[in-house]
Amino acid sequence: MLRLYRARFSTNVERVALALAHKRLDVEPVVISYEDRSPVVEVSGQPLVPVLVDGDEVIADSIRILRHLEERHPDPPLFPRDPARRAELDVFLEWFNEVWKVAPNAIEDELEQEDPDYDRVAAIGGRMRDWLELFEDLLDGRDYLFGEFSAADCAAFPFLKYGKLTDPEDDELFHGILEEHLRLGDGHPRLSAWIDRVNERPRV
Ligand SMILES: N[C@@H](CCC(=O)N[C@@H](CS)C(=O)NCC(=O)O)C(=O)O
Repeated sequence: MLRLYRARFSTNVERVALALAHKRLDVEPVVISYEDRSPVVEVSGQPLVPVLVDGDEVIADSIRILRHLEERHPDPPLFPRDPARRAELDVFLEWFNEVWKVAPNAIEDELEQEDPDYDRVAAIGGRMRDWLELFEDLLDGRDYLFGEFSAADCAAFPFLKYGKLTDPEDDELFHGILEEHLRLGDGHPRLSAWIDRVNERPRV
């Protein structure tokens, strides 16, 4: 049995929840609140969710968990088998985590300052809006970011969904930043349809 440490509204947990459901794997959930991370720290030595326990292996970090699931449960796949296609997906995952995600994180850091620099917030927000065109183009002629449903969709959806999906109970600042700077109008029909399409998929 797999055990998943999770928290409500966690974007990184949703990545794994989409992947597990795609692979038709069941998990025993351990739901934590951010006020008490002791169960997560105890099991993994670090405070962030998601953490997956698979037998005697403990894996923290959503993308590492996706790779672990692919290795242990290759079917149905989340990563292409062809090395060139797989490398393209690896490049996307690294870009999304190390470049794209840095922007909303930087806005959050700025807004938490005593005297936020709103020009900087607007400039970073502008980059986030420009990047929406990339997602729109990735979806030209296909239903998912890299063709078939893949780790790219699992990684990006929980963040990009804030362009059109909101939950009145979700009051996290980071999610509010995503809502504000990703809000989709009529200009991104493919991205908008992709959000609906992925949102219909199951999660564990
Ligand atoms: N690189 C990690 C990041 C994990 C992470 O930041 N998790 C968030 C939830 S989405 C968390 O535990 N946040 C607790 C906090 O920062 O208070 C991953 O991809 O899993």
